[in-house]
Amino acid sequence: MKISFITPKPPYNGFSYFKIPSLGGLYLGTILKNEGHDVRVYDEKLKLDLSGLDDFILSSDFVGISILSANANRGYELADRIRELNPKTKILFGGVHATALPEEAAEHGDHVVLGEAELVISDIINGNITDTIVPGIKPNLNELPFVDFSLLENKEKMTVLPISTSRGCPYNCNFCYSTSLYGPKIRSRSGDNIFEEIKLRHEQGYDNFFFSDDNTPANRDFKRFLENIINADFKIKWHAESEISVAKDEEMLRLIKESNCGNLQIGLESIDQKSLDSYNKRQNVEEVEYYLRRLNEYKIPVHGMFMINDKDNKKTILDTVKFALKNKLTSIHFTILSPFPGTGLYETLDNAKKILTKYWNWFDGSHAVYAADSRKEMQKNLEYGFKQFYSIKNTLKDLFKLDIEYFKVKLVGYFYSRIKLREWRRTNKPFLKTLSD
Ligand code: B12
Ligand code: SF4
Repeated sequence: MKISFITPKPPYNGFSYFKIPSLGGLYLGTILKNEGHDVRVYDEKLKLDLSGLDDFILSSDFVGISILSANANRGYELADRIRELNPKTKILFGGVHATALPEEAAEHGDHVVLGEAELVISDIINGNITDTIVPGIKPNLNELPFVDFSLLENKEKMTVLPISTSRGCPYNCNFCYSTSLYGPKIRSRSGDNIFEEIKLRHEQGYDNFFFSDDNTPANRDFKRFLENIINADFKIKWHAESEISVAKDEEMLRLIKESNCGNLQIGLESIDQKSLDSYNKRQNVEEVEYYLRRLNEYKIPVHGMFMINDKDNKKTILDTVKFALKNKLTSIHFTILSPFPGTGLYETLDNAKKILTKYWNWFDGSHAVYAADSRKEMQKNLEYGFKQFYSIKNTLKDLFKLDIEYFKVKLVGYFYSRIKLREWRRTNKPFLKTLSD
């Protein structure tokens, strides 16, 4: 059978500097290709525009669409158009947004899978499962095939290769969908299994990797993987998302450094203890500073991710930037707290009637969609935070101190943030208008 998987592009992608394809469709496509189907995988983030669709998609027996909240509308639009042009095509939906709101997705498709789909996808395609809403099944990650990137259109546009090494996170922050999607525990691939994949990718010519996980070092066998990398006769660079308490473990820090980590992307969220507590983020600001010092001692680059909420103001944002500079974060990123469907935060704000719109395009962390009185300020604070950190003054300071790596990141960040913010304002006029209504 002919099968297409599509990851639609979100209307605005703050991460487009790195072209990283989503892995959901690739995993499912690989399984179906191994069973003899003719499969193609499309990710609009890789400089693809599927508005015109293509012959392969339009003649597919099944089209699978992966959706987060921000690209859900685009996914529905593509699905409706495919159905109109070829009513015989069956449409499948999956991904975090479809899992949180399956009835909504089902209006545009024939099947919606809740959660992980590797163990049910073949039965849907073969007609053994006919239900509209299909519960997923958690697979043993060591038994999954390595993703076949040859299925991916425009694969040469990838700037870094994604690898999924675990699913889930042992924490339960109320703004995060990880626990609802993958369950309250982390499931991990073994260190040897991850290393086998890295070896294969290296042979295929890749040496720059992003571990597409919630919290990569939380994998108990991750150290074994790092040891394998250190002892290997080839070198790679890797990047991952992590929780700050990774710095508790001295041996882990040493292994991370020696295995050539490009950066750890750490959700620091806020330097206000009350905000952290309200997120159920089990983190203490003083402890965070201590951990950041440890990461600095090991010279591990840290990308700090902060969220702006309705309690923030210019001063708290400036304090956050000062905190980032003082603790030598290599780079930082601000988003606006976003109540994603399926999370505890969504439920709380929805019950309190504080969510002002359910136009999903704006659920991406760059639009303030809750707390009417503070929306304008949150939006201003987002720009302010980026401009304060990536300022000419801070860039030159790094240059004069001969912190060349920091200088390079700030210089790129200076131009990139201004270009992105301008592009955001240009493409978001209808949203900006709602702020003054
Ligand atoms: C790694 C990651 C990233 C990476 C890489 C993203 C990428 N291109 O792959 C980076 C750091 C770049 C990133 C960026 C962002 N991310 Co992110 N990310 C993740 C993370 C931690 C893992 C995703 C992953 O690769 N999982 C492994 C794959 C194999 O699993 P999967 O995609 O879920 O697929 C399985 C099922 O969902 C299902 N499935 C998926 N597609 C399909 C399709 C069909 C047809 C079927 C049947 C089934 C199916 O089957 C798959 C296999 O089991 C998730 C958290 C999470 N737990 O999902 C957040 C998460 C997806 N990200 C999130 C967000 C908000 C973002 C950003 C908007 C953040 C921002 N403010 O900029 C951007 C948007 C980027 C973009 N346009 O894609 C949210 C999404 C919430 C929502 N409802 O929208 C999540 C859930 C985290 C959270 N806060 O709760 N992210
Ligand atoms: S630590 Fe990170 S991945 Fe884990 S639940 Fe909290 S926000 Fe989600």
